[in-house]
Amino acid sequence: MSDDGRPRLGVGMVGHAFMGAAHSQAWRTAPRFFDLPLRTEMTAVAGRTTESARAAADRLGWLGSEASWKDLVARDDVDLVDICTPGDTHAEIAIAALEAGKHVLCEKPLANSVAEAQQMADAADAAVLRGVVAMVGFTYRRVPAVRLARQLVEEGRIGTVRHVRAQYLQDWLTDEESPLTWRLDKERAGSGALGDIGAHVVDLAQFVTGEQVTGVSGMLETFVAERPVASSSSGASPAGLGGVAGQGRGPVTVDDATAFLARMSGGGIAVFEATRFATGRKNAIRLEVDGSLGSLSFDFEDMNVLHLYDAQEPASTAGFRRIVVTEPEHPYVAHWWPAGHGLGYEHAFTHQVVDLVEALATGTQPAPTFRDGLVVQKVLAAVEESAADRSSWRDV
Ligand code: SOE
Repeated sequence: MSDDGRPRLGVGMVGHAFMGAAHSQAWRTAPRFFDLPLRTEMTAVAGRTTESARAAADRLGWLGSEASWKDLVARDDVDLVDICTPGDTHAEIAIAALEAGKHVLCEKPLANSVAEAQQMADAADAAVLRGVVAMVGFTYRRVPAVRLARQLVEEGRIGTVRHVRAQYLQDWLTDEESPLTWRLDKERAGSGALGDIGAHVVDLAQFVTGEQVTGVSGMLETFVAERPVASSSSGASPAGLGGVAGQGRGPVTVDDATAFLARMSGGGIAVFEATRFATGRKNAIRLEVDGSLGSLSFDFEDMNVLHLYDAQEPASTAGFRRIVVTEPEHPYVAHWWPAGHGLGYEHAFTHQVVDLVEALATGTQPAPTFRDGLVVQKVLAAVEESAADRSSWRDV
């Protein structure tokens, strides 16, 4: 127990680049805007060296630092491990943390392969029996407009889902001299646009519709096969995702873009696209769902807005309605600014922390689970298999 009567939750974070900064912001902000049932403490952050971890702790607001994730996981004052590292490390850290009795929040995609994701989901299932929970960070589920879309589908407002169009469009690799950061390295990232951003739209499509992708046929493309090696990895630095070019050149070992067709479990059909080459599109996560009674449309580049078409309205006045999702009646919004003032990218990370802490306090399983992460991983693998032989359908 802490002084104010609320139980304490010691948080340890592994990794402190872009995602580490986003998660730190969330841990700092959540207790200031939401009445959390636990007293969260930003206990320590782990990095690769004593110096980098210490500097990250100072910059991001952590009380302590560790030069190894193993030391972080071993600490008695850490109850939850927040994993913000590249995908090749997720399985080892998450499984060790769960076995040590720590709750886990793990960045997406859950892992770099179905086999790893399976082991993680199994470890999470075993941990639940000991009262320890795991969650994967598909953060965009917690954008208020996306949450509202889910509610409208659940309430039956658009009827039976017939079509899903899901795109994640970025353009930070259009410059052919942009260097080889870890996101372009299969060993570290698992895949390229497919796993990094395609995973988000697979999760969003499944979350909003409440259905699952049951089969896919897809393609992958690498437009720029070779790039300058990076002198520093990507991070929350001014260099941003692109990093800084160093000496020499090396091969790109992941996809730059993917497109795939899919079937949904409710009988509808879906079209997915994920690319880092959509010139002019910065972080356009677009989701359209057409149902028998209406349609929904969302674009993260206008993230406080959801469009709803209600086919039951009189034909003379029916049309897509632009709902500005900034009212206290909307999911999460009442905790922030006066009506109408809008939220940004970082708020969804704060909502993620809030939902996780509330689940921990009530002893319920937070979502998305590692098993949900595994389901997405299976979709990604099926797209890769289908793309590899250029003409096939793969059931998930
Ligand atoms: C880079 O494509 C990236 O940072 C992803 O890794 C994140 O998951 C996404 O939220 C923003 O873009």
